[in-house]
Amino acid sequence: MNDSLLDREVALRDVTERFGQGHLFAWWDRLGREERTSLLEQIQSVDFQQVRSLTDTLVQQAVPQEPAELKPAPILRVPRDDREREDARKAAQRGESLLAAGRVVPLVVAGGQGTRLGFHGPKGAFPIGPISGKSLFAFFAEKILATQTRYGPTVPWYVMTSPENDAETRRFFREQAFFGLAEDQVFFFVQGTLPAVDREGRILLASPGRLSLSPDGHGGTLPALVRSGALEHMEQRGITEISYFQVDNVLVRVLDPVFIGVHAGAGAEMSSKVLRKACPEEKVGVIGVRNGKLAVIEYSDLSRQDMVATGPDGRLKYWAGSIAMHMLQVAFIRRLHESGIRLSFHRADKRVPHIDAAGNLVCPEQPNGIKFESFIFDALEFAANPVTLEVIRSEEFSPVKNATGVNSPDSARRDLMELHASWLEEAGARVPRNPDGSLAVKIEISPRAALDLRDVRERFRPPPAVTGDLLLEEAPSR
Ligand code: UD2
Repeated sequence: MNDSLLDREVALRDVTERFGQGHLFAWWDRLGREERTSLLEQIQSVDFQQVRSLTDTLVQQAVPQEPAELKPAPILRVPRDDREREDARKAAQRGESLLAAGRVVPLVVAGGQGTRLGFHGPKGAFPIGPISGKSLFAFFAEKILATQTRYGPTVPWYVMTSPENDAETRRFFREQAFFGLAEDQVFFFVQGTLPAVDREGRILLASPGRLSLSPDGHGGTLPALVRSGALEHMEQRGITEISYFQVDNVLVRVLDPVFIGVHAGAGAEMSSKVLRKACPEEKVGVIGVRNGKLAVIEYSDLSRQDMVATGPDGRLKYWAGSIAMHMLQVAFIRRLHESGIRLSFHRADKRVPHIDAAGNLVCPEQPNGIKFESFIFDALEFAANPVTLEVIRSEEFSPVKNATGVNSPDSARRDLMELHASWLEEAGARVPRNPDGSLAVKIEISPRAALDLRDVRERFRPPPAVTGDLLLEEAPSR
C-alpha cells in the first residue's frame, strides 16, 4: 500500500471513530486495493457532522412536531368567467414574450430511484408512447423542440440526475441522438447523496466496500445547481426563470406561457401548479398556509382531520393538490444560496438492503433504515409573492409511479390518448368510441406534430379521418 492510501486510511478511520461510524472499516482487511480506494472516497464524501445532526434531530429525538396551524391557500383558479379568461390571456402573452426572449428554461428532476415502478434504468427512459413506444424523455425533448419552433430561441434543457443513474441517463440520450435536440443544449447536473442509517444512526453498508448512499431528495436541486455551475451558466445567458417538473409526468407542459406569465407578472420568486384532488387520500401534497406561510404539506404529513375536512361548499377544504410543477426565479435560488438558507431534511423510513455484522446481505421485509431527503417545495416558505395556479388534470397531470393500477403506465397512456383524442375532436374529427365512451382506437400525437390544440387546429386542416389506430408524427407540409 502506498503512503498516501495509508495516510488517508488513518485519517478517515479517525474521523469515523470520532463520529461513532468506525464499523465502516469492519471489512477493510478483506478488500482489494481498488475497493479500498473506492471506500475511502465514499467515506471522504460524507459530511459526518451533518449525518450526526440529522440523526440527532430526526432519528434519535424524533419528537412529533407541534401541529401547525393550517389554512387554505389563495389560489388562482381555472378561469370561469370572461374577466378571468382575459387575465389568463394577458398572462399567456407575458409568458410568450419571455419565451421569445429566451428567458425561461425547463428543468427536469430525474435523480429518483423509481423503486415503485420496478423499471430497470432511469425512469425517463421508460417507453410510454402508446403506439410509438417513445420514452418519457423523448416526449419532453419533443415538447422543447416544438416550443423552440413556436417562439424562436434555442431552449437549453437542464436535467438533474443522481450518481446512481447519471451515466446511464447520458448514455440513453446519446443512443437516442438527443431526441432531435442539439447535444450542447442539454445540461446534465448531478445531485448529492446522503448515507442511509439504522435506528441507532449507524451508516448502513450496501456491501463490504460500499456505503448505502441515496439521492438527497429533489430539494437537492438547489445546491446541485450552484455546485455544478448550472446556475451561473443560466445567469450568464440572461435566463431568469426555471420551469421545474418531474420525470414521471407524461402530460407536463414543459414551458407553459400562462404559468410563466402569472408567475412573472406577480414578481413571484417561486410559483406552483395545483389541481383538485381526486379523493382525500390521493398521494399528492396539498398547498396550504402553514403558520402564516404558503407551504406544501406532504400527504404523509397531513392529519386525517385536515385530509377529510370540508369547507362551506361541502367540498374538500384542502383540495389543492401539488403536482410538483414550479416556476423558480434564478435570482431566488442565488439569493437562498448567498443568504445561507438551506432546505431542511425529512426522514423517510425505507427497506434498505445492507450487510449485517456477520457480513451477510440482508434484504429486509419491513423498513429498517432511514434516508434523509429535502423537498424543493419547502423553498416556498422563503419565496416572495408566490402564486398558486389551478390547472385541469386531464390536460396536465398523469404520472407514472406504480407498475399497475393508479398512476401506472396503463393509466398514463390512457390519459395521453384521451387528451390527444380530445384535441382531434375539438378540431372537428370524429374519433371512434365504445358505447361506454372509452376510445375504440389508439391515438398518439407527437409534440413535433402538435404541441397542443392550437397546433392541431392550425396544422391539420381538415383534421385527419380516424379509422383505426392513429400516430401523428409530423404535421403535413403546406
Ligand atoms: C411527489 C410529491 C407529491 C406530489 C407528487 C406528484 C414529494 C415528496 N412528493 O410524490 O406531493 O406532488 O410528486 O406527482 O415530492 N427525485 C429526484 N431526486 C431525489 C428524489 C426524487 O430527482 O432525490 C425526482 C424523481 O426522479 C421524480 C420526482 O423527484 O421525478 C418525484 O419523486 P417521488 O417519486 O419520490 O415523489 P412522489 O411520487 O412520492
